[in-house]
Amino acid sequence: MSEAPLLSVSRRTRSTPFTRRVTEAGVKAYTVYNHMLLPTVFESVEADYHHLKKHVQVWDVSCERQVEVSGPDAAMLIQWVTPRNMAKMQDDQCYYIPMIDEKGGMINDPIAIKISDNRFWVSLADSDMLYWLKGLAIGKGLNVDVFEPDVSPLGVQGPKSDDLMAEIVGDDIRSLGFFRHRNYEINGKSYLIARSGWSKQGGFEIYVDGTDNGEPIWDLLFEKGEKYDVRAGCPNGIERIEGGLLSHGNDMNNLNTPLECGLGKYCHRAGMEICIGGDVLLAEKKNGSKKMIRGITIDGDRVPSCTSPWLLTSKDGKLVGQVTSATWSPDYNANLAIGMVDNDHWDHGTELTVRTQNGSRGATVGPLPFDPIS
Ligand code: THG
Repeated sequence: MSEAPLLSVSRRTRSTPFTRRVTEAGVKAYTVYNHMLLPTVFESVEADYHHLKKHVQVWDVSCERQVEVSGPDAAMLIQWVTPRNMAKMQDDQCYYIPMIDEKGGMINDPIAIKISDNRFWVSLADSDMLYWLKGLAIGKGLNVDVFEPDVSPLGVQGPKSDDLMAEIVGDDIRSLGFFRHRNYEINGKSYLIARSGWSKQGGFEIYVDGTDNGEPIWDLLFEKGEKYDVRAGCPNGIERIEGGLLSHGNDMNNLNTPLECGLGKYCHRAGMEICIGGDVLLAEKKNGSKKMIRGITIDGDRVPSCTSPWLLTSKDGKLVGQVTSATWSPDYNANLAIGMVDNDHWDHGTELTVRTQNGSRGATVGPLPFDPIS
C-alpha cells in the first residue's frame, strides 16, 4: 500500500491556540474542519481508543467554531434555523440542534449554548454557518450581531474527566448536569465549562476565551492530570461509531432531513411550525420517511476505512442504501457501521450485502446506537 499523502498546512488551514502543544504531544494526523486543524491520531486510532475508554484525554476541538448571536432578536434567529423547540431553554443549557435549509436538509448539527436570553453561541460542525446566519439576519433586518468570537473549545474526555476537572476548578463541577454549563475560574479568569463532548465516555468542554489563554490551560491540565494518566487525544473514529454519534458531511448532509438522520426527538411541532424548512419535516412526519439512519454490522474480519460510501444491496440485488462510516470495534469484536437504508429494507435484522472497496460482504441492519455489548 502506498503511504498516505501529507497535509500542507498554511494560514487557510487555521491553527488553534493549542496547535503547538498538540505538535509537541506527537500528533500523527490531522483533518481539516471548519477550515481549521483537527487532530485525528496520536499513538494509533486503536491505542487512542483504549486509552480514552480507561483514562482521560485533552482534546483540541477548537475547530468546533463558535458563532455568537447576540442582541434583542438572538432567540428569534436561532429558532428560525432549527426544528428543535427552543422556548424552554434555560440560561445554563446546551442543546444539540439540527440546522436545516429551506428543503429540510441538514446543513449542520451544532450545539447551541444559551448564555442569556439575548446571547447564544452556536458550536458548529463542519460547514460555514457563520455566513448562513449573517445572511438571514441581514436579509430579515434582525437586530442581532453575528460573529465568530475568539473562543476555542478544549475537550476533557474519558472516565477520569470528573476527577481531573475537580482538581482544577473544585468539586462543584462534579454536580454539573449533562449539557449544562457554568462558569469556573482557571488561572484567575472565568471560563464557560459544559458537560458535553463528542464521546460517550463522559467529559467536559472548556470554552477557552482568548487565544493567549490556551497554552496555560493545556499545561495545567497536563500538570494536574499526571496521576490520571492524561494524554492528548481527539475525537476517536472507533469510539464515536460505537456510540452512534453522527458526523455531518460523512453520515449525513443537506440531502438528508433530521428525521432520516434519526434526530426526530429534536424535531418538535412548535419548532417545525416556525423554522425555515419546517414544512418539509411536517410533511415527512405525516407521509413517512423514505430512508433512515441505521447501525449496520458487517461480517468478516477488519473492514478497511470507508472513505467514500459503500453501496448496500438486498438479496435480490436491488440498491437499498449506503454505508458512510465503518470500523472494526475491538470491544464489540465486530465491524460496526453507520448507513442510510430505504424504508423497505430498514427493519432490524434485515440481511444485506455491502460493497467495500475491497470486495462484498454480508451486512445486517440494526439499531443506532448499537445494542450494548452483551
Ligand atoms: N461539542 C461542541 N461542538 C460541537 C460538537 C461537540 N460541534 C460539532 C459537533 N460536535 C456537533 N455534533 C454533535 C453530535 C452529537 C452530540 C453533540 C454534538 C451529542 N449527542 C448526545 C448523544 O447523541 O447521546 C445527546 C445530546 C442531547 O441529547 O442533547 O453529544 O461535541 N462544543
